[in-house]
Amino acid sequence: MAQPPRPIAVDRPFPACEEETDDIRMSRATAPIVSIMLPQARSTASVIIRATYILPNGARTMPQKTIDLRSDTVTLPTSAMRSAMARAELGDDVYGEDPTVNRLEALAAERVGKQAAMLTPSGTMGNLCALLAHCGRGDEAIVGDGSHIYNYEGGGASALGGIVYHVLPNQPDGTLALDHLRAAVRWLDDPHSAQTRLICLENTHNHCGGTVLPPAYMADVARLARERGLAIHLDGARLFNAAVALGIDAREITRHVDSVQFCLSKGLSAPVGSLLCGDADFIKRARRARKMLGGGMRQAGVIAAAGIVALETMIDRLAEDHANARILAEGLAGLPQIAIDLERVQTDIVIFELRNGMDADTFVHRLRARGVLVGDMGGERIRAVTHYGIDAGDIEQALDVISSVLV
Ligand code: TLP
Repeated sequence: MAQPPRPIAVDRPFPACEEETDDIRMSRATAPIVSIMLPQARSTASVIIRATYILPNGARTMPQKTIDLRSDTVTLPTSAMRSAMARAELGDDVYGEDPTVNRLEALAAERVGKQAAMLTPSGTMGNLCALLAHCGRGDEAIVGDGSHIYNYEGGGASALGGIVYHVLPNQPDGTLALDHLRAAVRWLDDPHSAQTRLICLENTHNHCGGTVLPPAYMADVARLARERGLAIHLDGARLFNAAVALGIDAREITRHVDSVQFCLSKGLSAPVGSLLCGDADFIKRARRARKMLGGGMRQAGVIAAAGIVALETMIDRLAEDHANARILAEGLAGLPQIAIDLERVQTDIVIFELRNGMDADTFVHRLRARGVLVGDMGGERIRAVTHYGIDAGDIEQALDVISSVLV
């Protein structure tokens, strides 16, 4: 039986809190963590070590890097973000006095062409604040059956806001069909019905495989919404992936919606945070909702500082993630045990299905044992997401591991 590799030497220890280069950051993400006893402090402290292993055949090797493709949420802040966080000028943001938060909110509003913006701890809270600001109790919000708002946000708008979800089927490309939308909107003067107030779109569309909703489609929905007196909220958790994929300014997308939420903590690599953007009155209402939800964050400039670096330096590089997702998708398409729709791979998300009778759970566990992490979407469906910290070599390695577990 094969012997597990045994650690024999420690190259160089890194104290856990000093400023990091990207090299150290990657090592920290993948190297073993050990606890040591500090002689004077009489307590333990974690340090990261780089161990060399001897394989059973006598060869020496470094531990393999874990290739984590579960989500772009696993990205770690860059060293530029960490130093900006350490230097950030701070104040109490609930009083509106954190200069770094104020700078981030102004920058975010400008990037999406809206009057105002508000920092939230998560995309989920950003979307919830938007729904609470657009709708009252008993009002109706139209959502896709594959949308994040409907599936993965704990039913918050309904549980906390008394808002009724009117669910329409997402088309495979992530859109809501215009004729479905037209038929779904209720007439405001009918006392029988909840009043339709809001249409929620998602761009890129996560569950549909990171698909991009084209601006022309968004314009059609905006026209329909205007005719029927409705607002549109865009869950743009990956808005900048859509803009980069289309090769356009994000404002070309967001000009068709009343409000937009985008995440700093996904492909843009910041550790925490999302921005909700809209007109000044809307953001005023959203601030009330955020406070009610416990999302007023005091010296949140430490988070905002990383967000500013994200918006200023991390958008264009999303193209690399898209290119790596394409390499992955094309490699998978060459494996007979896998079904994948290459047309749906437009950004950083790759969704595929197993066609060899293996269930997703078994596949995910086999890959994990070989150092590759992917997401189980139920049944035979798998999701892999590329991001900062994953390069083309990692994708080639992941493909080798995937083909080895399928045989
Ligand atoms: N998506 C996460 C999971 O929750 C599924 C992921 O790994 O993709 N809108 C969209 C479209 C999202 O994909 C997500 C997160 C959110 C909103 C929520 O953002 P957070 O996690 O910051 O609350």
